[in-house]
Amino acid sequence: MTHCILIGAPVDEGQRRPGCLMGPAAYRVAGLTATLAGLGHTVEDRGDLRPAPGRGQSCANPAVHHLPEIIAWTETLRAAGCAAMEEGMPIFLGGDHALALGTLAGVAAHAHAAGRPQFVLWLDAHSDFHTVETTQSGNLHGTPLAYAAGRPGFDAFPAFPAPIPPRNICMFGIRSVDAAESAALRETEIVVNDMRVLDERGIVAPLREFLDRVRQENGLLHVSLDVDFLDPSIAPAVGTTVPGGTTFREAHLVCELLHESGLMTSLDLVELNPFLDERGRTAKLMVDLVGSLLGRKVFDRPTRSY
Ligand code: 6HN
Ligand code: MN
Ligand code: MN
Ligand code: MN
Repeated sequence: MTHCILIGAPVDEGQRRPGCLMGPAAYRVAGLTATLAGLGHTVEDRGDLRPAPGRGQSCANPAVHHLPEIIAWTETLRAAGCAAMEEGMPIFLGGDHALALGTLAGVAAHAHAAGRPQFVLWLDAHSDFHTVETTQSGNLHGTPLAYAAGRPGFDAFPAFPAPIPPRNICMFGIRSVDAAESAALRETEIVVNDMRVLDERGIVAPLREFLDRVRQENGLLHVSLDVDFLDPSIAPAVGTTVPGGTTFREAHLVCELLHESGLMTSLDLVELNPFLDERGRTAKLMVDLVGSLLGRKVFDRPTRSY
């Protein structure tokens, strides 16, 4: 039984298509609390956070927009995330992916204080490895992993607490990487399981390799689930659709394996834009996946190795 702490993060300023701010409400309407409670978990919904007012910070890259607002969200989410880690499993209801600047900072601060290594599983079509200096779109939802890995270029932000070793970061579902991200990723030990890898090897073996490492090192595991990890044919409610994403079954399998591992300690649900949805189907699918992440099984067969 897990104590699930729902934290609404209606961040909309990390990209340019309004609507992600409705995400937390959509998850609630789609039955997230009932789904978790039905699996025997306790659920504490802390409502939606509001960021402190922005303070007018600026940067050299003219493309960047809403920098003060995203810095304010980062500070607010860092504090809320670190505190929630003491009490249960925070589930952050986005909001666009810029919220992960704050959630990663919060869980990393907690892990550092607890003396345990932090690991990150990034389920996304995109690598989100731009710095404030390299982003061409200026959309800060494309930057959280660079911040968490301690890349330079985040001078306007609070220093990231205990940067996450790149070898502790693993990506799945990747199929859209900008040139500057690609060049930077090649210099790191981040494990990039792009769709090519999943096509060739399947999703199970590379996921088990990563989870084995988390277990061996007694790590804490933050999972960041971007709606565009999923193929747009099953999850249309996202502003950054990329064809060729994971299928319904692949996504559920990832979630089931994660549950069986018992390793996940925090979760982001990001980039849902309910304004782009079709009768709530994407919100409902995301809630379904959270159900699998927290233990729902079609048939309760004896657990294999995970
Ligand atoms: N996401 N690389 C593109 C950009 O604008 O920097 C896309 C970013 C997508 C962000 O997946 O949360
Ligand atoms: Mn993303
Ligand atoms: Mn803490
Ligand atoms: Mn994405």
